[in-house]
Amino acid sequence: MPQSSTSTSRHQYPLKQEWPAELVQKYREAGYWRGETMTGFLRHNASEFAERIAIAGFSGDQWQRWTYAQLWNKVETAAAGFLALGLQPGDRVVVQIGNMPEFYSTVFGLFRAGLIPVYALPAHRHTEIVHFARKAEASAYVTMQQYEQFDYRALAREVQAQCPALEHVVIIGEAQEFHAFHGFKAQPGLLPTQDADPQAVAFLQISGGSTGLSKLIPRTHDDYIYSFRASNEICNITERSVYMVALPAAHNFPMSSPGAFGALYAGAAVVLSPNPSPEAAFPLIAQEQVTAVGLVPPLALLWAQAAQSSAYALTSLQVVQVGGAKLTPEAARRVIGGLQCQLQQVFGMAEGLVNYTRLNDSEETIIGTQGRPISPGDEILVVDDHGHPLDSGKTGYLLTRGPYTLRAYHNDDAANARSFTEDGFYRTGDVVLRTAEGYLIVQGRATDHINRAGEKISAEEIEDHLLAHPQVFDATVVSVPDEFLGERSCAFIIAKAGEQPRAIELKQWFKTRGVAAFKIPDQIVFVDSFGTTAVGKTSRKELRATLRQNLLDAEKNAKDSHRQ
Ligand code: OOB
Repeated sequence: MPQSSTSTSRHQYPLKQEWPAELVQKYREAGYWRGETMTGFLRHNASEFAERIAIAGFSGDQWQRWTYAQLWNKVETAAAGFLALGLQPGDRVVVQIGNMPEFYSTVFGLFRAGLIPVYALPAHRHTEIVHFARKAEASAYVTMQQYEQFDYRALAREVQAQCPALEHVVIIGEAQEFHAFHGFKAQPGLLPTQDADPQAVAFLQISGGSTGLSKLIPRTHDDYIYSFRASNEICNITERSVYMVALPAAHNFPMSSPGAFGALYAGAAVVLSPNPSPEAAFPLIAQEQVTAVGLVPPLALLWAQAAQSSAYALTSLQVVQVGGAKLTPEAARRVIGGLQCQLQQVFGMAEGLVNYTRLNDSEETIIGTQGRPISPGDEILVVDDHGHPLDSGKTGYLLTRGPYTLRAYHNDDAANARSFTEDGFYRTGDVVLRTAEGYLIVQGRATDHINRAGEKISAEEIEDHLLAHPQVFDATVVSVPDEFLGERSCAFIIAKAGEQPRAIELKQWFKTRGVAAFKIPDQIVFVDSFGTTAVGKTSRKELRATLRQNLLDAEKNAKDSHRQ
């Protein structure tokens, strides 16, 4: 379904998502959509909770604590600064900022100015940033001087060279030839007098991307606010909560499930850990008395282990949420035992639908399921290969639609034709079993991506990079179960005749291609052919399945013969 436009600014504006009129009415009548905006709720909280801490985190090497009133001031200054550059309402702005307080003054500043953030992760490099900028037709890019030892100004130069439409670059820190975020001046006269249309798209989130590069996910004020307001209730986030962002702030999980946005909506404090390691996070948990945090399974296990010998008391922690990838029952028990607090499983997606185990669920449910949907308005279908709905207790493909699940990707007809049914259900690509009580147990997925510690990697995208290497004849990338990461990536490579590429060179190749480091194959296997069993396979999907199985069989044989 295409987005419609109702106004005449230089881009289609406002961007809309097309829910049919009867669903719009239903979602409003049910009280899911209340006509709130991102700017509206923060302005309200800035007067309601003016002196309370909104955000604490490192800006450079300085620990900062901003009250709600201070945050709002910084938001208004940022908004004026963006508009003073000449940006116009509806313009898209790529935001690549790490876990620092300025992430929030930037994105709320953009909302306040009527601009549309496009969220990139700090790990992304020029290939991804250029893709987001082009796909979103962005006219500005906000990033940092440096983060985790990487120079983002150098990245900005590469990106701007390839993407001249990206007129403005704003830097947090020392700006050199770019605009300095900290040089923005308050100019109340520049700010819009009206808040956005609550049904308009507030920002573009990025998809995990199962085929090729990430797609852009339009989320509206009404739909997104509903998802974190309802999450607050389920996760018991109140003005007394202290929520830690340990995963990248731009990811949907720590943003809205209930995430930093949920916490800010509730009047709670948000604490930013610069990275998710126990060394960085534990002292901050003790210092700021953090009550809730969201982690991916490998990190939750690492934290559970590190907590045993940590000098820091983690007693303030009430709830540890784990999601982004499957948490097995055994791992769930280890997390509860190690962190001595309540576990909540979270099965969500940037496209919308989020499932939680409830805090008062039985231990069996918390350990053994990935929860149930946020909303009575979430429609869930589990279907077979032919698209026929299955009864509970049967395993099938998960389809969903509801008051906070997208109806179309941004500017991507091909993906939209694949990803939605005629009546607007989103094909999640996940394979699940639904219990009689409506809880979902994730069993696997239908699409070929690698879920590497919660980071989603498209096999096809990695194969494309490998095929571009001058010594590579053919490449197939598969996911392989991994004890620590959940899944790792393995690339099978057929070299061109007479060529002998080395694994290290191929890994290096990804750096020169400018892609996020988490996409570099963990394992590279050189083969002469994709094997006789693979001959006649009609699709890449079947080929990947065969190669994965061959590798697992070979690993098993090696282990068995080692034991004998
Ligand atoms: C979250 O969002 P994305 O967009 O990075 O990834 C979504 C996909 C899901 O379709 C599923 O394949 C997988 O990640 N996933 C899980 C899971 N949570 C996500 N698979 C098994 N068990 C889980 N608990 O990952 C995300 C967004 C919001 C909240 C939490 C996670």
